[in-house]
Formats: sequence, C-alpha cells, structure tokens
Amino acid sequence: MSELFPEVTKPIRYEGPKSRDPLAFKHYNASEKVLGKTMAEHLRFAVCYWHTFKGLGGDPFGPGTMIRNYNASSDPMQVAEMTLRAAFEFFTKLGVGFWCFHDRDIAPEADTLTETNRRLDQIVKLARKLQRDTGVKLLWGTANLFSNRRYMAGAATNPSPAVFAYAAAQVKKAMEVTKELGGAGYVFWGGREGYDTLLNTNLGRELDHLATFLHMAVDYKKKIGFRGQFYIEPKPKEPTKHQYDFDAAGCYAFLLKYDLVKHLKLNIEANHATLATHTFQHELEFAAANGILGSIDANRGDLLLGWDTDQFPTDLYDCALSMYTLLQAGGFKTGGLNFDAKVRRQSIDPVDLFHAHIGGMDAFARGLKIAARMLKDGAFAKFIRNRYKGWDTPFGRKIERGKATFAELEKYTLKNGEPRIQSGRQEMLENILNEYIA
Ligand code: XUL
Ligand code: CO
Repeated sequence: MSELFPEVTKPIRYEGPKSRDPLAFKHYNASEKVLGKTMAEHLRFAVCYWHTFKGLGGDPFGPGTMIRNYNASSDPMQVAEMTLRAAFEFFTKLGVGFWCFHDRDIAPEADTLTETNRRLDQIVKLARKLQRDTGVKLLWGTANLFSNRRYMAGAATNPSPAVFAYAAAQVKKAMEVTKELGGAGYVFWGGREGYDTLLNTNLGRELDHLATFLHMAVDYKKKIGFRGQFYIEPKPKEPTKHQYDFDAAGCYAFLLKYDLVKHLKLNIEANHATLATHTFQHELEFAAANGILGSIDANRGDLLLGWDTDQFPTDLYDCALSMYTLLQAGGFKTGGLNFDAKVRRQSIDPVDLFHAHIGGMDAFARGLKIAARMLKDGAFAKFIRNRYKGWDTPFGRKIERGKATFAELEKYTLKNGEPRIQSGRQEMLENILNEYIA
C-alpha cells in the first residue's frame, strides 16, 4: 500500500517559535528538559484511534466527508490491516510515544463472539509487530460497549443479565489484548451506562451492577497478571441524558461506596468537564486532591455548542492551568495526554490530522513551560500559603486535628469578637497569570 501521508515526507521536527512551517513543532521539543524531565516524559502524548483513523466527519446531518485510502477495500479485515499500518505511519511521522484504542476500532465485529475475537487476535498480532518495529507503546485500551444495538440500554447497567454477560466477555477479551500489547492502562468510559428516563429505570440496582462489573474486572486483572492502571472516565451526559459517571466528584463517591477506590483512578477529559459545567482544571484538581488523578483525554468543547465537540486543544490558559495542577500532583505515572479529539468535518485532508495534533502538542508544550515557571516562582503557592496561615497557628492546628469543640470556639469568638477579613486578590492574581501566559 502507498503511504497514507505522502505530503509528510519526513518526521515532524522541532524548529522553534520562529518557524513558519505548519508541519514543524514551534514549542514541543521532545528531548528538552523541563524541571528535570524531558517534555516527552512529562506529556506522554497519545493518538486516539477512533477519531483519528475511524472518524470520517459524519454528523447527525450527513455522512462522512473524508476519503482515506486505507478504506479502499470491500474486505473489512483488509481495511483493518491497512488502517493499522496507516496509523503507525502517522504515529512515527508525528513522533508520539503512545496510542489508544477501543477493541472495535481496530478489528470489526463479526456475527459471533468467537469470530469477533479471532479477528481481534489477528489484528493484535500485527499491532504487536508494529509496536515492536516503531517503539510506539499502548497508553491504554478499552472496549466499545456502546455502538452495537445490544447495548442500547447500557452494558453493565443493562436491565438484562445476558447483556451484562456479553459486556463482561467483551471486556475480558479487551483486557487480555491490552495486556498482550503491554498497555500502561485500561479505561472504563461509561458508554451508555446511564438513563434516558427514570420511568423505566431502577437507578440503585443499575449502580450496584456497575460496581459488581468493575469488581469482576479487578478480579480478572489479578488473575491474568495485568499490571496496567484501571481508569474510569467521567462524563455527565451524552449519549444518555444522565451518565452515572457524571464528574470526578460523582465517580469518587461511587468508588468509595463500592470499595473500588484503590483499584481505579480517573481519566479526566476536558470537554467532559465543561459538559458537567466544571472547568478542566477543577476536575483535575479534585482528582489530584483525592489521589485519583490518572490520565487525561485532551480536547476542548465550544462555548456556543452544548455537546461533546471534541475539538483539538488550543487554549493556552487551559493547557497552562491543567499542567500546573498536574505538575503539583507529581505528573503522570501511568497516564498521559491522549488526544480524544477530531478534526472538523471540513478538514478533509490527511494532512489536517497533522496540523491538528501538532497544534495540540505545541499548546500543551507551551502550557507545560508556563506551568513550570509558575511553579518555580511560587507566586501563587506563596499567596495561597499565606491566605491559610491562620491554620498554621496553634489555634488553627487544634481545629484541623479535630481537637476543638463548638463550645471552645464560641468562647474564642466571644472573647475575640469580629474576625479580621482579607482580600482574595483575584484580579491581581489573574493579572499575574496573564504575565506568565504572554
Ligand atoms: C466519549 C469518550 C470516549 C472514551 C473512550 O465521549 O471520551 O471516546 O474516551 O471510550
Ligand atoms: Co474520552
């Protein structure tokens, strides 16, 4: 097969901020060190298979617009192989270290589970070879438990145990192939786990089933010796009206209630955060504060569109603030920045995929450098420390340790009267932030 990306004759290089070449990095310099680690080590970029190679620009008003040469066959397995080869050509030319996939992205579903699994094995064999040849690694794998009509009412939260069982069989296999490909993680995104109307839904029972499902996955993980990290990916709505893994806080409560918190971390997606009317940084900060920040699906939404538009990240504030939270949390361990993002429907050329990813990688590289400077200077940290300094006095510490009583605090207040209050200095801090972004 001819190359998919003949326009890109050589790997994308770092040329620095003065470069005007649209096919060069201006800020992402893989081997450049920031706070003691290379940018590649910090950012751990991954390309997602579903949008980048399987998405062709279809929307509710019309079919795909993009014609790709790897789809030019009537044999679905030949298409699968050609797509995989094209994907690895893309990864190597772009210079990313990782990829992510759903089982059904890489191998098409057949009429029976046996045949479907055989197809998957065939493709995974090729993926193993391509990973070995190129050095590209698997950040995480996952199962598509939402496209097939059997999952219309959910997978682990389906009213039918037979559908639950099908989903279990599918996840079992997806975990096996993720292990085989050396995946650093495995993601559970809610898919259709949620409801469209409570008139037909037993919410409590469905949540119990979801927890049972995840416990079975934890058991199987141990059984096969898969050492990758499990993640759950919050999303508040779409495709269902209410997704159970609504946001980071909702997921945390669920994990705590069902004793799963030591087994799963979160995969935070920027556009899912905004759908939940949170900022991206809020979701990361909440996860970090509770020790469950795992990985990131990098993208952005559109303020004027209320759905998961999955656009490529370009907002420097978002990139800087998210990296600031990540750096303070100690950076990625098993996770990375997976571009769960798609080019717009009119961006029909294969080269558009390069522009999109180069832009996203440059935006996060800038974000990383800005965040590193913010961290080094310590301006915000110092301000925050000072704002809470009352808690470092013997009086504050006693309350924090849970050693004070209401009666004591009443006595203190009667004696000391009205507390002195201080400005939050938001505008000053925002001005300081702007100086870092510039
Ligand atoms: C859907 C979404 C998924 C997950 C993987 O909104 O983000 O692509 O990341 O299933
Ligand atoms: Co995602």
